Amino acid sequence: MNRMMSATALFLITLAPATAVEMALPTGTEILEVNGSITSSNADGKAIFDLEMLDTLPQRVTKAITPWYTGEREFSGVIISDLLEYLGASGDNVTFTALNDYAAEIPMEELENLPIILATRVDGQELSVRDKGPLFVIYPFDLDSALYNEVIFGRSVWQVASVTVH
Ligand SMILES: Nc1nc2c(c(=O)[nH]1)N[C@H]1C(S)=C(S)[C@@H](COP(=O)(O)O)O[C@H]1N2
Ligand SMILES: [Mo]
Repeated sequence: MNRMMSATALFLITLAPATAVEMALPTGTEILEVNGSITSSNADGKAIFDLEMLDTLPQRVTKAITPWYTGEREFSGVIISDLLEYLGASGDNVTFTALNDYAAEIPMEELENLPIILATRVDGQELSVRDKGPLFVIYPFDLDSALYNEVIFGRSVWQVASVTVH
């Protein structure tokens, strides 16, 4: 490596991880606010998202029977661990708060180990507020049937409006 290249490499190495990503602002309806221990933001230390912004992050389709809908459905949405990584989140727990102020905490370790999604759609249709939208925490019930238990159901927050990393 010549001197020029190593200088460039050093520049990138020192700059990349230290600099917080300056996110664009939503152009559509704001559906999610992420706050707490994050390094990327677009609104005074918080990260606000519209649907289009969430759609650009890594997605998963979870095809499963759940207690909330009849029969097997395809839930699709952003993988929460990827969303948190994108925001430079750090902490032990993440609290999901709903429009009706119901809240549940999910351990960071669980979010890192399981592809839990914030579902934006069911069978390709956007989730309306009357249909437990706009965002619904959906565990990968298709990967492990042991997830069908009351603790996990309690963490399955629907009508999610905000997420706090702590
Ligand atoms: N927004 C919201 N999500 C929620 C709840 C709630 O009251 N509000 N209850 C939780 C609990 S404790 C459980 S067990 C399940 C219950 O879902 P059900 O009322 O449809 O059986 O949803 C979870 N998600
Ligand atoms: Mo519950």
